[in-house]
Amino acid sequence: MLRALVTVCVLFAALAPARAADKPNIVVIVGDDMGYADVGFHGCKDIPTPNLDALAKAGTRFTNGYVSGPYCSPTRAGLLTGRYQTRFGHEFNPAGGANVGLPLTETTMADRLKAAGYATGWVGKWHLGTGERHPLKRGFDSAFGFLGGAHSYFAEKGKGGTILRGTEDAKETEYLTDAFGREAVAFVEKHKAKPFFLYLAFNAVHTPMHATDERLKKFADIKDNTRRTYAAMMWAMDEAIGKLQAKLKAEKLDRDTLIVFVSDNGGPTMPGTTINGSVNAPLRGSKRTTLEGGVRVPFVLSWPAKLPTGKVYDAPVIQLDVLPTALAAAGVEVKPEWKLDGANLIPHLSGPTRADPHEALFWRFGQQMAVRKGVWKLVKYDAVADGGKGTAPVRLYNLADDIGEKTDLSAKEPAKVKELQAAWDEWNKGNVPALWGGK
Ligand SMILES: [Ca+2]
Repeated sequence: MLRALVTVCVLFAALAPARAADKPNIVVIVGDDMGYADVGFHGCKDIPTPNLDALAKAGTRFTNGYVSGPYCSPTRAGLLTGRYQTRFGHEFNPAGGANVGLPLTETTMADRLKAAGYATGWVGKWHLGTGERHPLKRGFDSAFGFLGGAHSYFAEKGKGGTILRGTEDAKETEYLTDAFGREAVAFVEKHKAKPFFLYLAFNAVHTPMHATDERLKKFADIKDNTRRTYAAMMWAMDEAIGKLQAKLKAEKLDRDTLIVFVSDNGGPTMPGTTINGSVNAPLRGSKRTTLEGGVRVPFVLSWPAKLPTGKVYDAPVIQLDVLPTALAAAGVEVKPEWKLDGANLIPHLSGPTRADPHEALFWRFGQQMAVRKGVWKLVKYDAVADGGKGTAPVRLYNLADDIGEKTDLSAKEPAKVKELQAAWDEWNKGNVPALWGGK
């Protein structure tokens, strides 16, 4: 009897990969250094983002959507592995060098989806290392973009040789965000007949502040020069996303493609960050802090064929959830030994699961830390956010009525401080020392 059952199970397992038609395409789009306030679906008035807004309408927008760090490379490491990056020492931006970047011990979303029969492609900014850590070595069949953390948007301003197609100079001449949009559309065209995974990681709207004259003219009424350029760069990214959406629709793939959009960290608004004109209001803090302004970001997920449209989801979620959600959509069973920290969001978004995806969320970034549990947040943040130096003392906020983290309740609620600190300490036992330095 047992043997018969095992045989049946093995047969089903063997049949599973052949059912490729059931697998949705997966597109993960990342924005860079965006302000929490700077999308139409968060009420932004001076920068229209019609295509991002359409994506939110076609799916779910997360009002408590987080990333696992306040810096570019660590959150991209968390996104592609589904694990807190502090589990494997990827706590800070890699400073360069041959052996620095996403540790080779880690398995990426591209590795896992490739094993499930997906065509895999990366377009954009990598920032997870070079050499053995090049995207082509980390599960991607095709690669187009640059390997570092920031890049000129114009060829004449120093782009030669560093925009790669595979490992060769792409000799790119287009404005970089337009080029990434073009390559995303071309990837869909090439792989439309089978399930594909596209990781489209923009460097927009990260510095340098480069925009085309045509788009700058569109925002002539914005007086602040940095904000105007930021608006034009955001518009370019939104246009590129619109072209990708139009291509998916033209190929009748739009309903059965799971699309995620998330910014890699909050807007850089304080001294010591590469300020780009972003706005994080009503959040306090900036990129580089574990305050909400550093880690709560624009975040949407859409899969019209299977998930509700026009949904607003308020329970805390994190970009680590993207990988297990994508794997569930692709029919890949998650194994305990993968030690994923993210949660599959599908049952939470479609019902029947009413519970929150996470009991708590955690952050560690050098001396800074944070833990979010229910409405409560305990945080030790970069004191530059308060005009000071070093790290501020640990503070407690009730985010339900204090989203701007203004009123410290640590003296009033010592038991809550103790509870959250204990939860963070326990979580931190599962982390390792940073593999390289940072601030
Ligand atoms: Ca960033």
